[in-house]
Amino acid sequence: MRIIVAGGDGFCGWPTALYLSELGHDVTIVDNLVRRKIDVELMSGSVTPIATLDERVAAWREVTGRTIGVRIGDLNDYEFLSGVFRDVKPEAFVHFAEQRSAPYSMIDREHAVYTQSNNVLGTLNVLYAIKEYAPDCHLVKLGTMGEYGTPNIDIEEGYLTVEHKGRQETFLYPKTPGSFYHLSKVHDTNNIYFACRMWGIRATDLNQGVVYNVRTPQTELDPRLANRFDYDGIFGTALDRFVAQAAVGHPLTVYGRGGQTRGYINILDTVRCLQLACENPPEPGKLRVMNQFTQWFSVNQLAQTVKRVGDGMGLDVTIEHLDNPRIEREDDHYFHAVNTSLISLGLEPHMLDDQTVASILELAIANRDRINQSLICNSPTWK
Ligand code: NAD
Ligand code: USQ
Repeated sequence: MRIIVAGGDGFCGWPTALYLSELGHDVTIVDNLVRRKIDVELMSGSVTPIATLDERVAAWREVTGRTIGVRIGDLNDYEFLSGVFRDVKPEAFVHFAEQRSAPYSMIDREHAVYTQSNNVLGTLNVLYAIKEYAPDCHLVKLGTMGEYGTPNIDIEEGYLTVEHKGRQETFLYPKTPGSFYHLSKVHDTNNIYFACRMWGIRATDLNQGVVYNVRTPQTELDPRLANRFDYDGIFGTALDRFVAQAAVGHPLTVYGRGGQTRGYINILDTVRCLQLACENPPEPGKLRVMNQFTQWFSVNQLAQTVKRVGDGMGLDVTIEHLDNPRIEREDDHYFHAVNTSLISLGLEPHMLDDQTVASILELAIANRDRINQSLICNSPTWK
């Protein structure tokens, strides 16, 4: 298939582009490289050294003989985007290209406005480009489990059937997200659902949980293919971040009481889910929603796991409960979400085990000189 991977220079997008390319798909990466500019803004960076996008695709060609196309530009530049659609004629558009950090979106007004305009308007442009230039193209859009929030009832895959005064209707599942970033995904979902109903577009919304792990078999083929590994308080995500903290002897930063429970997924399963979604498109006019996570954990459970593995490797890992910079439920709250759609398409989940944590820890230890401890607690507060 001809597949565009928008955001293909990022943490999820790069290994996905490699995986789809290895499977024989004709992949074009679209990215404006803003994530690398945000590293400069935050004076942060990846634990792993990452090559430039040009070096990455050249290395992929050298090592595998396969070509990945690259188009540098912004989804919010419609002239650029429509040119890409006219040239590539995509059959699937995999959309990772958003500002994806909740703390970044909560820094101040400018960052909230940037996040929502970048994400919501970027996706709106993609919907128009599909309508105008590739009406059969399947939009495979990354949403997030955090769109749902932490309701006290089971989380379904996208929709909820409600009975009211003896009558029944099925709606998009009610959402109570926890940041301006997570809200941008809810706004996207509403726009995509509308475009499907009005224009007959086919789309899949993948509500992904927090991704952990860094490496895939493809990124391991050459050092220039290495994936990024965020650890700072703004872009680092729970498990990978705890592992980086353990590697440098920093106490693991559990926010508040640590009962916050979320869905998690190994990056090895992320790339497979994207393949399954692309190769099994829904009918025109349909917004299919799939919850893309494999297990759920509380932050306390993750910290305990990292401590056990780190201590087993001879480190003395400690856990600290910090004042929570976020406003969220941190008691032992209810969290029960359905995730059967991707499994029924053929996903065989990689469950979190000590070996995986140990391998991320080895990677962090090998690069510990690149971890700036002053960036570990740089999250803004939500107030
Ligand atoms: P990332 O920041 O590493 O990558 C995003 C990429 O998109 C970057 O390379 C960036 O330069 C590019 N980009 C951003 N805005 C763009 C625009 N307007 N035009 C073109 N390119 C643009 O993020 P990631 O961790 O790879 O996440 C990818 C997607 O998956 C995001 O939509 C995110 O919300 C979603 N997601 C991520 C996680 C996670 O744990 N990382 C979990 C659930 C969902
Ligand atoms: N947390 C801590 N200590 C830390 C970091 C995080 O206790 O040092 C807690 C947070 O308070 C939160 C939970 O861990 O309750 C998860 O935080 P996170 O930073 O790992 O994840 P989040 O902000 O939700 O965002 C990440 C990605 C985002 C994606 C989301 C999936 O950055 O792109 O959408 O995971 S989900 O959480 O399912 O919405």
